[in-house]
Amino acid sequence: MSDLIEEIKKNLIAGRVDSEDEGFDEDMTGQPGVTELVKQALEEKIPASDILAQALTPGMEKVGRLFEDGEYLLPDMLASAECVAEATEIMEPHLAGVDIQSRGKFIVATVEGDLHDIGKNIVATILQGSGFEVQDIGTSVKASQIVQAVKESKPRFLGLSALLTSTMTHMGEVIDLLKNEGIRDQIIICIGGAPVSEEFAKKIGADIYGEDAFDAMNKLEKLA
Ligand code: B12
Repeated sequence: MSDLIEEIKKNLIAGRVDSEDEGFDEDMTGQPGVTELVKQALEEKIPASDILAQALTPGMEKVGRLFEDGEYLLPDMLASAECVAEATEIMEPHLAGVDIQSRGKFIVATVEGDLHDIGKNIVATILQGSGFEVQDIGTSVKASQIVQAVKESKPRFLGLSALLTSTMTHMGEVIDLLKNEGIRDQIIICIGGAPVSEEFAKKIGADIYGEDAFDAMNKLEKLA
């Protein structure tokens, strides 16, 4: 793995958005942070998909484990989350599909009560990059609002994200509501997020479970 990829991951874990940030353990002020390193990596022609898969995703997973072990507190996680958000924004044009022809419209939302959006944003970016026409309708979106968006935009695909065991139940609610409206069969529903699984997808009647953005992309591309 390239040194730059390692550096991006290290700085993401340290929550350093740019060179003005100190970092947690040692004062790293003045050294390049995630945004500068990502720009440098892109200039050096490191593919944006590698930055995403080898630095941002595993970096954020590590932050998750540190939080679970009690080593990180909420502000630490937020600092790392901001790094991912800024990096994704810089990388977006580089992830844009070369093939302009759309693979179909994909609406994505994080379900009601859930504010986690890092995973959803990564999925949105990756799918957009592989030619889907992505409409991101945000976080904590009520089932009724999601159904409304489906009625208005008539997408081919609907992606739902949940990171909390207390909010994943809303995914089933969305599917039930779509059935009640008689439009369930018109769309392919793909779910994801740390607490959900293949088994849960089957249970609530979703079509696809995406373990991560690339898994979802591979499965969706077969249908597009
Ligand atoms: C970052 C984070 C936060 C940040 C979120 C910032 C943001 N803008 O998203 C902040 C600090 C705000 C936060 C808040 C909270 N959090 Co939090 N958070 C996390 C953490 C550490 C990482 C999540 C993350 O971004 N992972 C990195 C991304 C890349 O991974 P991902 O989200 O899993 O997404 C990938 C896949 O799951 C999949 N995927 C995701 N969505 C979708 C959708 C589709 C369609 C597809 C196909 C795939 C897919 O693809 C993604 C990319 O590969 C997790 C721990 C963990 N291990 O997951 C806890 C965690 C999810 N949080 C937790 C908790 C408890 C909370 C709070 C309740 C804490 C509190 N006391 O306030 C609040 C809830 C706020 C709310 N109402 O939503 C718990 C949930 C426990 C549970 N079982 O329900 C966890 C598991 C931590 C823990 N062990 O306690 N959190």
